[in-house]
Amino acid sequence: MNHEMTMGNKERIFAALDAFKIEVPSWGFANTGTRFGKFLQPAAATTIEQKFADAAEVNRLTGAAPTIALHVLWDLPNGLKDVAGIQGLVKQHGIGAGSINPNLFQSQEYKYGSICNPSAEIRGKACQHLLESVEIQKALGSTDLSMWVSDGSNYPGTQSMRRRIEWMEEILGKTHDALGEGQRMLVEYKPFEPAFYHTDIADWGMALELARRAGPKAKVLVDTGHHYQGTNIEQIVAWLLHLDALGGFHFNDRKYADDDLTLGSIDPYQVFRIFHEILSSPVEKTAGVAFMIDQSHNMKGKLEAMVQTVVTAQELYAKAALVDQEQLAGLQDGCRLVEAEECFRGAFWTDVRPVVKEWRTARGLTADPLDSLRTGRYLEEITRERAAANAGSGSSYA
Ligand code: PSV
Ligand code: MN
Repeated sequence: MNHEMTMGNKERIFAALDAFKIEVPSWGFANTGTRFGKFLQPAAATTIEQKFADAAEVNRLTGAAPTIALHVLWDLPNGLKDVAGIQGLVKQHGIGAGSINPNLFQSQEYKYGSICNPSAEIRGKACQHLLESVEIQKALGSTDLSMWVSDGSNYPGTQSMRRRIEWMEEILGKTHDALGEGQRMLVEYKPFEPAFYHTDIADWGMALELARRAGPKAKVLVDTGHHYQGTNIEQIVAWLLHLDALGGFHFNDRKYADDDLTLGSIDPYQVFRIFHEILSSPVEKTAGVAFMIDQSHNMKGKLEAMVQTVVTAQELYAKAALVDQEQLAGLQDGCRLVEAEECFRGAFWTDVRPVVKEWRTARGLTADPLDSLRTGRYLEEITRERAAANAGSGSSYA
């Protein structure tokens, strides 16, 4: 097992980093909080212009984040009418419009569900929103409609889980059929929150079956924060890849629930194991898999946290690229357990940071993105410019 920085290993890391791209979420730059309140940050973005500018800064520093995920209600509150404005920002900042996220959770009408609501009228309204989101997706040339269905119920017996499946299937099918050539629908699952008894798409099995029934353009989205403690997420990834059903990821880390902590801050080895599943699969299975960040930080500075996340993702991806696939396969087949584990783990323990730095310099990027953010002018300027708009008090829980 050779985890020395040989020329071959360096080349592997360079090739992996050249290919690695990860999408930032617009909501990661805005003031967000917990259900108990928000701690406002002077540099937080309050407009879509500011979110694009922040995303461009993250991409300038890391070279790996060329697109921004948009949440329809938050970023295009007037729907299709806001498309022209977004197109202008795409041009201005050189940042692409990434996944389009419909909002099925904020309207008062969605108290008992959106596309699973017992009211046909409300389901129809939710369906209209999804269809408009597809139109936005088309107008912006975005590949993915990222669907999180927040529906569920809080008390046993209060809703028919079975009928809600049928209602949901119908609308997912309609949405799928509206998609254009080359566009996809990603079905996200989550076992809890905001509902705490049942969630209509609770796990990857449900998401997979719903995606399959919707049609060939529908795939599953794995949000790393949306599992029970101890779930083997990389095994889910292996299965979805095997079935050609993995659409992409929402990356974040967690200790207890859907904590939205910085990727790799709690369990970097898990992220490495997920990346290993991707890197050890045939390229034709992984080519379309979208890497996205889904985090909003209330303690750390928004931009600092986002840069730290992208850098961490690059480092863990570089580590996973160090696994010698051929050697590992031989050791696995021979059931040489400790050697296999050392081959795998050795890559994880290798300090790739000097080579990642070399890659940054070779690609004309700053060698230390976090340091450049801190010492550069951008953060200072936006803090000054935005402080007044962020000076209000955060919304409270009650
Ligand atoms: C829900 O927890 C979720 O993961 C969905 O992807 C939403 O779109 C996103 O978070 C909003 O922060
Ligand atoms: Mn998510």
